[in-house]
Order: sequence, then structure tokens, then C-alpha cells
Amino acid sequence: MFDVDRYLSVLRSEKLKRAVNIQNEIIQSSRDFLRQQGFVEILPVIISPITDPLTDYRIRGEIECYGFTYQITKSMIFHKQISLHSLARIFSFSPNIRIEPSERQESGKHLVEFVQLDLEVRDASREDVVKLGEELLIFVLEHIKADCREDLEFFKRDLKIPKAPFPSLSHEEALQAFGKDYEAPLSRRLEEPLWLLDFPMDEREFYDREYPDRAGILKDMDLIYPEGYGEALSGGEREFEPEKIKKRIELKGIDLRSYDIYLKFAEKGLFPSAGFGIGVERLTRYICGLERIEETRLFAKLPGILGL
Ligand code: ASN
Repeated sequence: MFDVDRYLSVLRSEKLKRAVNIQNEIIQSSRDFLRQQGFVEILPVIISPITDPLTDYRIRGEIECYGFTYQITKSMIFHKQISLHSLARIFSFSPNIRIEPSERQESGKHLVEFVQLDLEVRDASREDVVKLGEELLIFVLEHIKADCREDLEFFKRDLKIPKAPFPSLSHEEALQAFGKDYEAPLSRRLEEPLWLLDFPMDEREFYDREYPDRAGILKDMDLIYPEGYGEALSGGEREFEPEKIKKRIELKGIDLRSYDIYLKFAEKGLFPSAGFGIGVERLTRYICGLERIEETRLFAKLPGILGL
């Protein structure tokens, strides 16, 4: 079931070492960038009574202890919002567990355990974090290009530095041009990253904010990598008014009681905010030009396959 020799040969490979070296530089340079921008790094939350519902992934990781149930973090979205009571600009390298369907094993971009660089900004708009996302990506790519020349040569990767502002497309336009499974064909056509904006409510979770004047459309975004590498990041403005949050939870068919603690925080007052999370392994994959996501980290876990 578990082939130790195969595992060791992957661990000892030059490819993995080079990818992890680049990953180190991604972590270091994004941390430097965010701290320069006045962000404070907070430690990740691994278990909590609440986590992102992520309607795609119905299976929940849970731990029973002391007679109550903790959820294993799917994303730190609610903790990010609540953190803003303490600090106005926060980020975390957040390990997330998502028990994806086994079919996603072949996608090249899904891991059961991954890390996202997750950030949130008090009183920010989507436009603010779109600009921040562009600056962050450009900073990291420039840094890697300058400091990881040998690794990039090893991967035969001619990394292009995109220019801000990146182009954008609404979700509706992407649907019309490429159909329901737009992500892969759209990404393959791109030569630079592109923002996908304004997702419809039924495509996203309850926490992305609905436009006040466009019913059912959210002020959120994804960033799509070029050359077929697919989704890079996801984020948006957040709902912060308790009545709206309740309505959105109910519309999803979720029992309000499962978000009881979060709703109590909302009633005490959440800040208007915006933020996003960018997958560290996916960014590594894009920068190295790797075929598969499991080539980007030690101890990768693919859906349906036992990992270490
Ligand atoms: N990190 C994402 C966000 O900030 C949420 C997620 O990972 N599902 O919107």
C-alpha cells in the first residue's frame, strides 16, 4: 500500500529539492512584501468549532475531544474576519484540509493537505485587494527571477513578469465564452494572469459580499494563471452585517446552529473587509512549470491515495 522506496527516490530527487528551494523563496519574499505593506503574520488555526463550509466538499474532518467536536480547518476565513478586531492587516500561512473527491487525484492541482497564504484587510474593497494581489505576485515573481536563476534554468522555465493592472473578465463572460467548465480552457489561452470577477451567489460560499445593487452577484474574484495552470487565488469583499449573513447561510440550506459562534461575533460587530488566499503549492507549480501539484512539496497527499 505504501511504497517506501518510491517515496525515498522522490524525496532524494533533484526536482523536488529545486521546487522546495523555490517554495522557500516564495514564502520568504511574500512575507517580506506583506510586512513592508504593514501586515502582521498571525499563527494558523488548525482546529476550531467553525470552519469554511465549502459546499463542494461535504465531507468534514472532525476531531472529538473533551466531549466536543472541533472541525479541521478548510480555510481560516472566519478567523481572518474576527482577527481584524485586533489588527487591521493580517496574513497567515494556513494549512488547510479538504477531503476532495478521489476523482480529483488526476487534476494535477488538488491536494488534500495544502497551505494557503491567506490575508484580510479591514475596511478594504475588492479593488484594494485586487491591486494588492497584483503587487504581491509581481514582487514574488521578480524576486524568484532574480534570486533563483539556477533553479529556473533547471526547470527550463522562462518566467514572464506580468504588468499591472491584470486583465479581467466577469464570471458571466467566462461562462459565455467557454461554458460551465471554463477554467481549464480559459487558463490555457492566457499569456498573463487574469482576474475573474463577480461570481453568482450559488457558485460561492455565504461570506463573499453581494453587491448592494446587483441581486445575486458577489463582489469577489479569482485569479487565473496562464498556460493552463488554472486557479491561483480566491477572495473578495465580505458580508459583515449579521442579518445578511444569516440570510445567506439559510439560502445555502445550512443550519444556523452550526455557525452559532460566528453569528454571535457578527452580532457584536464585524468590520467591512476584503481579502484572499493564494495557494502556496499552486504558485510553486506555476513558477516551476510543473505538470503535477504533488511535485511541489514534501509529504504531498493526493485525494484517495495514502500519503505520508
Ligand atoms: N481564502 C479564501 C478567501 O479568503 C477562502 C477559501 O480558501 N475558501 O476568500
